[in-house]
Amino acid sequence: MSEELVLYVGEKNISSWSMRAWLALHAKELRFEERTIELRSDKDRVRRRQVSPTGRVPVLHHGDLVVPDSLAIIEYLEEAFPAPKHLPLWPADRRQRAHARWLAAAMHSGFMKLRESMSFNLCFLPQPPPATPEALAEAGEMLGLFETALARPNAGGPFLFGPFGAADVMYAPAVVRLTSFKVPTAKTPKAAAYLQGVLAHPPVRRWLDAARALPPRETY
Ligand SMILES: N[C@@H](CCC(=O)N[C@@H](CS)C(=O)NCC(=O)O)C(=O)O
Repeated sequence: MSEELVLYVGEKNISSWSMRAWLALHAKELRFEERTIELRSDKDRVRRRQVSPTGRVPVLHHGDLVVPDSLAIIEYLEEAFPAPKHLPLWPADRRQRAHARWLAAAMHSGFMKLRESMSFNLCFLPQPPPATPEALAEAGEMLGLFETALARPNAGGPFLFGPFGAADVMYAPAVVRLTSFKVPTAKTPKAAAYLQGVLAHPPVRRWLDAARALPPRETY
């Protein structure tokens, strides 16, 4: 598989879905070219539609294959660059894999109130606005999911299923939201430690450092 991997992303302080695909490529330790299409200057999606059939980012190009969705990118990378030659994104154990997959799917299709109220771009403001009660309720639910996963008898940590994998990739932008909006974590101590572990993970830090270097955006 010698074709070049190209990932189109949005601005690092806006595009949380782009962050996921970018982290997945890093978790696999794959070389790729990153190309940014600014969402703010492509409101009509004209530039995105030239490279992405959904007009959205992230979109991965690999040779003539085009994959325009974060979770589909994760699945493609896992199949195209499988373990043991490459690092795995999903746990080897089938039961753990099922757990990791439903957590990833829950993030991909849910937590709408949290996503709306604790928008990713707001995380980079000096003082994010207060979150709605509905968003805080979903944040509590998310912390509960982390706590349960991390309290499994076979949980080795430091991440949800051991090494930084697909479930962590999917939740990393949400971790940024929970911490930026200072969601209380006293009742979920394992989840609290997990949030700090994700923020300290080197590729997460690299993305966030780049995001903080951009002008903060209240809207986009
Ligand atoms: N389900 C998609 C969502 C992608 C998505 O909504 N991307 C945003 C940027 S973070 C986007 O391109 N939004 C612009 C728009 O919808 O016009 C995924 O998982 O990648």
